[in-house]
Amino acid sequence: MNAVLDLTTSLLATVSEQGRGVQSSAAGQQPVELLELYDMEGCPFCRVVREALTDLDLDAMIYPCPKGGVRFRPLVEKLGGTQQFPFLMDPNTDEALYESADIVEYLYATYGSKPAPARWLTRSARTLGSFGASTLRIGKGLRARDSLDIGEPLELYSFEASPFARPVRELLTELELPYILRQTGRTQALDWVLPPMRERLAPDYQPSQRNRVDLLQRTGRVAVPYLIDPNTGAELYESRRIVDYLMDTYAR
Ligand SMILES: N[C@@H](CCC(=O)N[C@@H](CS)C(=O)NCC(=O)O)C(=O)O
Repeated sequence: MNAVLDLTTSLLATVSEQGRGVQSSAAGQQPVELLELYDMEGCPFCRVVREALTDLDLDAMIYPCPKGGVRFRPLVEKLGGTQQFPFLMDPNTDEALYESADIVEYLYATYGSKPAPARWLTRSARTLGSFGASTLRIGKGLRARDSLDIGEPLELYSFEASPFARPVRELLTELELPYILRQTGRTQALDWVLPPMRERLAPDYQPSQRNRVDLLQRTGRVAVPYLIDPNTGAELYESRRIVDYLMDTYAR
């Protein structure tokens, strides 16, 4: 897919989600240990769980389980009994759950500052837009490709609806590369301004969301996505550069 078409379908996929997965508005208690989500980027049911993670400002360890994948799929079958996705493991409570709607309700009940918004509770309406988003991305983030084994998990600063972060997460899924998802959901007006414009209009921008604060301290700027690879020491902004880096480093 060429770059313009890729960004266009990614933007349309964001629109199809009707505003979910952009803001962190229901953050409550943070878990001590990272939640573990076994998922596929292109799966509509997995998407609604990741949208809830952004709304709740929860980081998570993502174990990609694309179709034909061999790294984590067998583990899910061993842990839960079947290969169905999403599958959530919460090491803080020892809860293990299938079913996206049950997972979303569990997350709000356990870690939310308020109940799930009403529009989240209509199960079928919630997944309808998500099916649209998956359709627009035409099979991306669903099937495994041959990749090199990885040592340490990667770290990705991202929020679910970011049209720039989506192609990176799709490739991480296809390459079966586990990563710590660092939420960077929007919590204030200036978070909505695109980074190059914000750097000119508001050079003193001070984010309030914890991972945005962390990014600013670490790199001197805030943009999404941002990838850290502890295996090589690489740290990168810019989705196209990250995609090229992942292909060069891990695709076989
Ligand atoms: N009702 C379930 C449906 C989950 C589901 O059907 N997930 C598909 C992926 S989109 C799946 O696990 N397919 C089996 C597979 O990929 O092996 C939910 O909401 O979580």
